[in-house]
Amino acid sequence: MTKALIVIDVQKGFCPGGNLAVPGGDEIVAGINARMAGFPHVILTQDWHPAGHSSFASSHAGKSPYDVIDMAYGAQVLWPDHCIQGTEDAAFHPGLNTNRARAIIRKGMNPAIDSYSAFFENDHETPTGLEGLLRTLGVTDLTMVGLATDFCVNFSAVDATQLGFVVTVDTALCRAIDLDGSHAAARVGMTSAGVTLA
Ligand code: VGL
Ligand code: ZN
Repeated sequence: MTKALIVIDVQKGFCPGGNLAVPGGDEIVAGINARMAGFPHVILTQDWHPAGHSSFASSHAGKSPYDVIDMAYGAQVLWPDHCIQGTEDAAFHPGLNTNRARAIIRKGMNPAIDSYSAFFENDHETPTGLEGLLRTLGVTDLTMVGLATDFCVNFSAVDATQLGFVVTVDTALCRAIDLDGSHAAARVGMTSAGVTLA
């Protein structure tokens, strides 16, 4: 059994003051740093969108943030412009210890497809490369923490269990966006997929 800590999207854009601020997003940073010591492998993900990304409401005439539209790959929530490549909003929270990170997986880079999961884009088939990295390292068990519980953590955790990893989400070190009950739905969905919520 080899463990990895997957730290999802602990970026300024998802913390108070950011463009897609998650309530309390900054409260988890110190606890995440403290957890790193228990893992031989630490991997960070970073939401990393080109300007004009198709997940931004501003890219769709007449649409507002949090509207839902149909994309070729299914329903897509439209977001405020956030985490644009190279901007301060996309930077990691300045308190996050990035020194232990073996790799940083960037996602959401395809202008036409959003990517909540650290493993696949929202078409559920275009890989990010994280699965291959983990398998090459011999990793079997994942602990996931970060932002946001109901979107990127949720999709990453469900994909990871479907790929055969043993997955625990440490919910004390996550915070949710919670759109229309999405937090409760994500907890049910993760549990029924076989994710352990700790
Ligand atoms: C996320 C919405 C849009 C997340 C990323 O990190 O949960 N949510 N992009
Ligand atoms: Zn995003």
